[in-house]
Amino acid sequence: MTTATGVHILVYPFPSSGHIIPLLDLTQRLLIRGLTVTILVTPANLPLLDPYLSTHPSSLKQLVLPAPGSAISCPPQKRLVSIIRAIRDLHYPMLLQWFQSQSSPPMTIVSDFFLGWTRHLASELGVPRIVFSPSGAFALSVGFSMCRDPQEPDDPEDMNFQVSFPKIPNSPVYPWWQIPQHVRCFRGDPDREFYMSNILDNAASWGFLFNSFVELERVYFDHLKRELGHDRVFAVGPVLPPDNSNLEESASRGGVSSVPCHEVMTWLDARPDHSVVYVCFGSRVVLTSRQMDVLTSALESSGVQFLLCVRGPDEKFASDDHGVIPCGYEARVEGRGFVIKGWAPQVAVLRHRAVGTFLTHCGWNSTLEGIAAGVVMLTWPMGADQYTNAKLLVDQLGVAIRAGEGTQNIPESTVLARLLAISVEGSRPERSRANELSDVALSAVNAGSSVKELDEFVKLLTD
Ligand code: AWU
Repeated sequence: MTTATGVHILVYPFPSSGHIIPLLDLTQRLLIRGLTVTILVTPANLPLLDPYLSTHPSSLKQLVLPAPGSAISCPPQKRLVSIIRAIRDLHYPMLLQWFQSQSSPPMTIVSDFFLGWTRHLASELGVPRIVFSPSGAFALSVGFSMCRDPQEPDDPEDMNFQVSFPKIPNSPVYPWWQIPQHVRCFRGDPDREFYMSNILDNAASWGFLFNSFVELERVYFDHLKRELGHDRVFAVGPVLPPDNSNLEESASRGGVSSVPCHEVMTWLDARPDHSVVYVCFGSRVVLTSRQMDVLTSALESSGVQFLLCVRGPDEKFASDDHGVIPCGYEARVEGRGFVIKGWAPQVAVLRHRAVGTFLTHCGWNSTLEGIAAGVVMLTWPMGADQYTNAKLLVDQLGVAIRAGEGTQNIPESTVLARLLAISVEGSRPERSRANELSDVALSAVNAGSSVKELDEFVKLLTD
């Protein structure tokens, strides 16, 4: 057990699985480097701290602040900004008071990129604020650019208006419908100033910690450093449970598996190497009826072995269209398909030798986990930064095959079935590239570039 160095920092995740999971993994790495950490969570996320509190009883402390009311009354495109604003209004005064009540308060705030307002809190307290980005440098470059040089069609309903970013390497271009909903709606909307100020507060903060690795996004890290005017940008990922972590640890990462992990592993153990397609769309996506019908039909007719994880409808937003597993489906695919309704032990599944393909929405954590596992990915981005992540995987890295795009490009089930079948072929060019990139990712976090960058970051904090 490393003794704490006395350097005390506040770690403040945005209370959503895809944001809190990687920041907890990063916190583990900060703790083993001797830092003392207070981590701020809302009550619902407190159980996620258990594994870390038990292994770092003296250097990890928890600060539990209430969660704001739900954004149920907001239209979907305004929910994110409504939550960000509610968290700020509730937590800012509480945090200020907490800091002032501490005999040895944190000397630094590390907070999620959706908490840009913490830059003002940090400034009021006279401490630096570091941005934690659970998304990659490519996606953040696009996000910054959207705020600094906003583009919009004359008619906001013109979904095929092309948005281009010539200053960003590889000059990505997007149809208007791929721009995140919460950004599209802001043209002329009062929420726009708030969302943009959050992004610009990140740009004005002391530095960045990215869940990414230099070898994956070098051109984008270089681009960001030029745009920010400094090089306090540290690529420290992929932050994952160590390769040698016990199954229990990776199986409970982010939540309890809806099916006992040993049952999932036993099912996979009975299948040949790289023969199984794992399908999961992250912690937030709920498939529409059409998407679910196409997906289940393609999996059934493709003939592949598959492990399908789908989320049930979010009772808060039950009114939204959501697809369900067809009646009798599980019986029909018995022996070839395994369906998990709820939460899968994703990292443990991806690490299993039987899994050869990952059909993913390209959330950044899933993207990194697929890269680290060396599997072929089929991309079906649904929103947020996922279209950018899919461009990186398919067009730049060549480790993935485009399958679908949101609800705008839902593939024919026969086309998806064929993609599923070819994706598990051993000779796929994407597979050899995926294996090479996996080696690079794992060496980055095993004494490579990401370890050096995190050591450099900690040295700057503790000098
Ligand atoms: P992931 O980033 O893959 O997806 P979301 O949950 O959608 O998170 C941002 O987080 C992304 O860049 C955004 O695009 C947005 C969001 N998991 C699991 O273990 N079991 C499950 O059944 C489902 C998920 C884990 C998975 C991953 C995380 C999901 C940063 O997508 O292993 O670590 O939950 O994050």
